[in-house]
Amino acid sequence: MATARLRFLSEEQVRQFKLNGFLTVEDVLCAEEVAALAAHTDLIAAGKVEQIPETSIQLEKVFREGEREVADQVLAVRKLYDLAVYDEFMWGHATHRRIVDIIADLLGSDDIKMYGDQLFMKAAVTGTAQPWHQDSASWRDIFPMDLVTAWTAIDQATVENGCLNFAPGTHRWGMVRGEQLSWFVEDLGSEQWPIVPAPLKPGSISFHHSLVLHQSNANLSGQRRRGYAVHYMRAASQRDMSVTDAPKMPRFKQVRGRSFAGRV
Ligand SMILES: O=C(O)CCC(=O)C(=O)O
Repeated sequence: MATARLRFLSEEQVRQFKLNGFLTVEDVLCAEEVAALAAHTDLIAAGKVEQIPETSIQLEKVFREGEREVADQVLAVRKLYDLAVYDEFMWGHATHRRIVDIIADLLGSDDIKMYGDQLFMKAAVTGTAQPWHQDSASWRDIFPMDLVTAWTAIDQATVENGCLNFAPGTHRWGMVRGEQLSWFVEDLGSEQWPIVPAPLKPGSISFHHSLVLHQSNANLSGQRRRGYAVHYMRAASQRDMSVTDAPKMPRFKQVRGRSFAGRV
């Protein structure tokens, strides 16, 4: 069988992704691109970008419930989402040629749609943890379950400020359901199932499979850790309409290539 021509990655990088379920790529964005992304992110978090609805801005629980107050709303935000749906600048990032070339290499397809996006702000001191999970546990109406996330570091992501941690190879276990997740999490950190942190410089990106187990710790440091996650899928993916409790998403936007009647 002929292998697809790779656009950006080496065959070894694709092999590593297939083996581990994640891959980090250094310096995908240049310093100017990161600075522009960082500035725009803060404008959105401050509620100053008109086209982004208020519903796309979620505060950390302590601020939402009035337990803590902060003068600058930007530092109270936990997560922003659907940004590339509404905002041209963020859509420009989601469709960035280098990023989409890497996604095409990892999906083995040039027909790509965006499932959604989330910008994790992880403020200094108050930024909360993200527990172990598989993304497809939420996106359970999309088949095949092999979506790929590009997580771009806007700030330096370190072990101290809550970089992503992965359990390599766990995407090959398929969907871990209900109580199975807690059994499995008990074994993480062992020699057989190590936990691998993915610290990143600003502008570097980690790519992960939607079935690989991953998490991030709370940010107890004085440095914030913003990361922009864009989730991509094959345009030929199926949407199982009998699954009624999956997130209600805006229309999936075409990132590259063809769309297919009756598919996502
Ligand atoms: O940025 C984080 O802390 C969590 C990100 C995550 O879970 C994801 O991108 O799937």
